[in-house]
Amino acid sequence: MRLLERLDRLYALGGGPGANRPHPSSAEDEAFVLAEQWMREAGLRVEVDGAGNQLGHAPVASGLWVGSHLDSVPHGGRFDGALGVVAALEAVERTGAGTVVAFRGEEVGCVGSRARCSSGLELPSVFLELHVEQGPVLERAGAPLGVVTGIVGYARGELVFEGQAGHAGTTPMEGREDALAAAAEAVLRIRAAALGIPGAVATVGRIEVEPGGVNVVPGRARISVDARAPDRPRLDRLLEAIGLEPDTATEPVELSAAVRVALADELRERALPVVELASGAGHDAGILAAAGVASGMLFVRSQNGGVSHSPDELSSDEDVALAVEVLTGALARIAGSQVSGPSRTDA
Ligand code: HGY
Ligand code: MN
Ligand code: MN
Repeated sequence: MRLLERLDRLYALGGGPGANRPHPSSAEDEAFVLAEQWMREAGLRVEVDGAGNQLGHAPVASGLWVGSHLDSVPHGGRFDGALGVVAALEAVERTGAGTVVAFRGEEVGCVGSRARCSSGLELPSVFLELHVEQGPVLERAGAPLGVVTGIVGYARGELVFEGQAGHAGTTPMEGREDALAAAAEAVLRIRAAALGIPGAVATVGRIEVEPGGVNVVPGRARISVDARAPDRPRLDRLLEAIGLEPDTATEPVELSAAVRVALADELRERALPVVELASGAGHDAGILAAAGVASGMLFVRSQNGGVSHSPDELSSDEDVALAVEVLTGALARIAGSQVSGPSRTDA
């Protein structure tokens, strides 16, 4: 299947293991070169905006965008982001309507979709995104596809711990100001805070220690924090417990009820189970929804227990083929019945 071949070509960029198209990088740029080539092969008019997002417009201008992001986390999965773009190419080519959109920098705060939404440039009336679930819900439910109800709110930032660098051998334990030990206590406190708030999660994914000598008491430690919760009150409680002033906080969003209905109808027409689920991962669809675009997401089942942000991320060829069919059907259905209006009111 052409789509799978295209996924493989994107996956091979950046040298492996896994997907390595971080934003910004030459590998991400190479992915956009490939996407542009495929957009032109599909007869789409290519637009590149100031943030480097790429749009392929079908002859029938419809205000309907379909797509996702082309960047990845380091050693990421084959499907995260890329699947949404190559599937959008299939759906728009098959329907002859709509716009394929490939966003930049989703993994580093949705920088591309945020830039587009604040640029004053045209936005769609409807945005559809196919994405791998990145969780175990569909696999446990035995369902190949799912309709996303909403997207979690999240915030990211850093905590810095100042200590006193010193000689590992001659600095007594009493009175040491070990910055890494303080950071380690904070990591466990952050974990406990998330465990104490239903539905909340918090992750310290990166730690930097200075000066970094094996025989030097750490003088400074810096940890990243990624905190998420299903609603804003719980997100604020979590941030307060962590003591984090976030660099960016993204509101939880409800996705468009009208788009959810269109996706569910497509599933019913194929006698497929209709599983509705919230997304614990952030997505460009959340940024478009927050900007008032009627946005919807279709998830395809993740196998391997839903592992993602890993080379072990897996969806079956059959589920992917079904996802493209449903995405195409929903695009045609919405184009025919032009859903519009901000997602907030129709949630
Ligand atoms: O981190 C996330 O939720 C997404 O994969 N960018
Ligand atoms: Mn991701
Ligand atoms: Mn993604």
